[in-house]
Amino acid sequence: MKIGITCYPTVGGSGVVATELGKALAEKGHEVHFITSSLPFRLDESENNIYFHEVSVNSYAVFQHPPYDLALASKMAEVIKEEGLDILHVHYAIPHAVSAYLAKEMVDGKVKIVTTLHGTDITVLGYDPTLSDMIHFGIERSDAVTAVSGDLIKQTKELLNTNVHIDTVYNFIDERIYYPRKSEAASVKKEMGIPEQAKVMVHVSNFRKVKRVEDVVYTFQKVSARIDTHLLLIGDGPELPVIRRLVKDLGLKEKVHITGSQKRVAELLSMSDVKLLLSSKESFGLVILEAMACGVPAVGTNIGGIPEVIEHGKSGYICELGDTDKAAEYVMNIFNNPALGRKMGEAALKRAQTTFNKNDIVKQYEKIYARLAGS
Ligand code: GMT
Repeated sequence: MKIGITCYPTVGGSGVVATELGKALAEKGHEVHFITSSLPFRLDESENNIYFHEVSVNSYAVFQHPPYDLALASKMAEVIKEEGLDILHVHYAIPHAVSAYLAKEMVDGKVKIVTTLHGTDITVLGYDPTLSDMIHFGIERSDAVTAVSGDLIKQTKELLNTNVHIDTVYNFIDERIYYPRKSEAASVKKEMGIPEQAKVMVHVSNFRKVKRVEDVVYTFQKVSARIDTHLLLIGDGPELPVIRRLVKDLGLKEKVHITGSQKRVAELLSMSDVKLLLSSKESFGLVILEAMACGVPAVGTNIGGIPEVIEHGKSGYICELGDTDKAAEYVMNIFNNPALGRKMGEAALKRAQTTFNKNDIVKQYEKIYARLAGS
């Protein structure tokens, strides 16, 4: 099939998933056209069956705000016509689903739109009265809608008061990148100056308020007071300066490694003993799945889709939001029982390979495309 994909091309779970999906579809022989404002950061356009169409917005003196949404719709319509797209799959509802609807109108309906909801497009923007009706419209006008967790479907229905059918299609990772890289992990640990016997906790995010990185630091403080532990904080974002200050004020600088954005995330995850994601909003938590695929158990909050990813007591633990005592207790449980830690890591890996199996999930999307193409 000929499939167009639109997503946010910068670092972020929705862009990563959209890019990996496009790459997987191209490997299966589909022709994939990315229609985005810049080359998605994990995409190599020299790969077979992959094409990149850049959306550019011209600036005129009369525009106070350049109309990206309209430029995107125009580009989408152009690519649908010129390339004969069967499907336009947009990731993140705003503005992509609405631009896709406009593009479809411009080509007299000659394409089917699939919209995948990723989280904050509903759980944050859905509360914004200037946008909620527009999100509702974009969803209702899509030919198929998917969401990355069952919880996100529930929240979409409640918040937007819609009865539209939404399929759960979980996220997946590329298992050729995320696998237990034990041998590389040992050398990276040494290189970072972390003693071999020390335990490692890891957090990866875009350091926004919803990630509650301060709870990760407080949990680490409690654990490291009892067990020789280091903390890796990977990623960058607006809260990073606040977190740096907190780490300094708590006197934890020696054992907290603030790495910024990293290319070798799989190696850093593989050298860790537990992954923490203590967010207040999280529709799925792709970073948990990345850790699980590296054989690392996770502790996450009882929020959004996180409990659909971590099986409490098997592949990790679930604690209540803000309960850093409990999170620390779970981490210490894993650290104090190496056999349990290993068992949970194995269960996490197995779950990543089965429940979130890339081939199965790509097939789920292909089924949706085939259903629409035949309708
Ligand atoms: O987590 C973020 O802030 C980025 C955001 C995005 O749109 O890229 O992530 C969302 O989509 C990811 C991929 O489906 C999910 O794994 C994240 O849980 C989700 N983030 C939130 O719901 C806060």
